[in-house]
Amino acid sequence: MMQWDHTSSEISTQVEGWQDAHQAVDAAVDDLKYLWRQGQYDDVIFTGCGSTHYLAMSAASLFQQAVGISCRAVPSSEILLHPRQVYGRGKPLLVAISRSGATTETIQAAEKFKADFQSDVIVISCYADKPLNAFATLNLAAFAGQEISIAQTRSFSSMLVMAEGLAQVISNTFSPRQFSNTHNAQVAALREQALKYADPEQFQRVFYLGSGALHGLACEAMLKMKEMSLTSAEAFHPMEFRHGPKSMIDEQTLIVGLLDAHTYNAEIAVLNEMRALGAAVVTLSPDTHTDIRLEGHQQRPSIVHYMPFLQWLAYQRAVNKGLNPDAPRHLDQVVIL
Ligand code: F1P
Repeated sequence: MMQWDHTSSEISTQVEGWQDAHQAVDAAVDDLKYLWRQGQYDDVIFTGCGSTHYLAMSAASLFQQAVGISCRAVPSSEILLHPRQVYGRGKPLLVAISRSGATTETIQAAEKFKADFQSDVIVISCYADKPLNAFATLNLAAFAGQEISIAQTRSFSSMLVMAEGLAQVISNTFSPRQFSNTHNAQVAALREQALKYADPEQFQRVFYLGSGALHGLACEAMLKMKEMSLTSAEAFHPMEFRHGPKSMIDEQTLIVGLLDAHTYNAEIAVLNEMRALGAAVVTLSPDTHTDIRLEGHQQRPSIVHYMPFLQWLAYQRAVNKGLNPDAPRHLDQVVIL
């Protein structure tokens, strides 16, 4: 057995996590709607640390787009260090996201939020019995997302499905349509496709471009690349890349474009320009014209379909560098202060 077995099996088996997360949201529809109705919130703050902060960014975009209420995402530490720069005037709802439910900053942020507002907290986690859960008005637990590895993969995807489902429930657009088992084959096929871009000799640095809710996923992909493969990586909004970052492009630069179907033309124009400057470019979207076509999205729409390729890319590059993706340097599963 290879020493880096856990991450690979967690990425491979994530569809089970998506299905379980979808089911958990489905089971909580009435409770969520009741909470939302009685809460009369003026805005929503999404928070987490590391991967779950990036997940909070995507979740805030999805929620604001679906529900129309003002949302923002901040790292948990900002609620502790700069609360007046985070809170608005009205009554907020806090959505605290944490795989472990045990990260000190997120627990303290939830505790502070409750003390400041006596308002509600929704916790999205992979557990229901951890210290963070005690501050929840409502817990959404993605149990099948739990994992042994340090870097979040299956857990991130599962909690993303929950955050997406939460926005859909509150905006009355939640469909009970489940993810199908056929997505497993697509996740496996994306591993092969990622291999083509995972040569550490060919590429020295990686940029991830994504707009709207995909920006948080671009940031998470950047973090995966750093954690697992110790590679310099950055994330930008696609149109921002023209405003300076493109100076970094050379023949050893890989740019990964997470393209949104609605903003496709504006974004592909940026990527074509960067290709002409010498970068290698790989694009992902449900569109047939992209390099990596996210087939699963046609069958059961969700931005979670972007994740497996991004996770495999970091994993395969780590393996190619002789690193163990299960155990990123200097990192623990949870930061306890
Ligand atoms: C958040 C987190 C992870 C990171 C590392 C340390 O944990 O920052 O994103 O990869 O493992 O913890 P959590 O609050 O989501 O459990």
